Amino acid sequence: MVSTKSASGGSGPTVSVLVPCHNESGTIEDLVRGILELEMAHSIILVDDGSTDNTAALCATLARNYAPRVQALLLPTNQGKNRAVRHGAKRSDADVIVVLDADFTIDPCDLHRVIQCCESGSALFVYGSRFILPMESSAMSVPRRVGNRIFASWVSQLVGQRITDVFCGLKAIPRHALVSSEPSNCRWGDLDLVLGAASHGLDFQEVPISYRRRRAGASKMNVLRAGLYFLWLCMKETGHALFQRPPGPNQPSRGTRPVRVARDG
Ligand SMILES: Nc1nc2c(ncn2[C@@H]2O[C@H](COP(=O)(O)OP(=O)(O)OP(=O)(O)O)[C@@H](O)[C@H]2O)c(=O)[nH]1
Ligand SMILES: [Mg+2]
Repeated sequence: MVSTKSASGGSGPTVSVLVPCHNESGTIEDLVRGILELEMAHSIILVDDGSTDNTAALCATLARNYAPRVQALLLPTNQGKNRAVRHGAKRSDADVIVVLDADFTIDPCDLHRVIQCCESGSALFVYGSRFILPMESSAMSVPRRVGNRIFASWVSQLVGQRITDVFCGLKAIPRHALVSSEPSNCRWGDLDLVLGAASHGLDFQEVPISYRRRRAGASKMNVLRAGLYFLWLCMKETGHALFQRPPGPNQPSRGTRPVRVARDG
């Protein structure tokens, strides 16, 4: 079990930073060092599942060198980011799980701001949005920007809170909400986190982050396949919302309310 002190060192929630990584040998070391350099106490759980480069060996070395703050969970077979996050969350006893992609497209400084937001309340779902600050050119193709916008407005309707970026690789959720919500078979899990947060009645808080292109390694995402799966999940959820599920006290109502945006530090 690994957890952390609050960022301020006080009695705030404990936080585990969970990094799902698959074939990320080009970035994992710099990312972990970047997180460790933040001026806050925290733990990091690296979850590798069957990388074919030396990511697993690097994770094991990082865990050895930076124990107990860094822990490596090395799973034998590849099951996707969604399962990796769930396995990692079960390893943690922290109050809040922050999921951060290993590809270093997000600056660890943005992680700092997300953790600070988590300390302002216990029933929060805090997530990065790449679409508020200017984005590095070539960080995201035009079709992906368009797809992201469409899914963001659709999911906003589903959860009853305005969300501008569903698929950002930086999200923070109370651990109990993560481990008690049933994952879909999606390899990615971003929608699962958002819908799980809404079904637990969490308040959404958006943190504008800067997003940069990958400097090493390759995307694991087959955009067409993933896009179709996201489409299917959204259609299924819309069907439930329309025909089966009257909104209960913990369920999102239809229509959207504005989300809180953390403007700075
Ligand atoms: N453990 C594990 N991690 C994964 C798996 N697939 C992706 N990841 C990690 O999840 C994060 C996001 O994956 P990416 O391939 O960057 O996908 P993306 O950021 O959604 O899409 P891009 O914008 O194309 O990079 C990275 O840290 C990956 O290493 C997997 O099967 N297992
Ligand atoms: Mg990525």
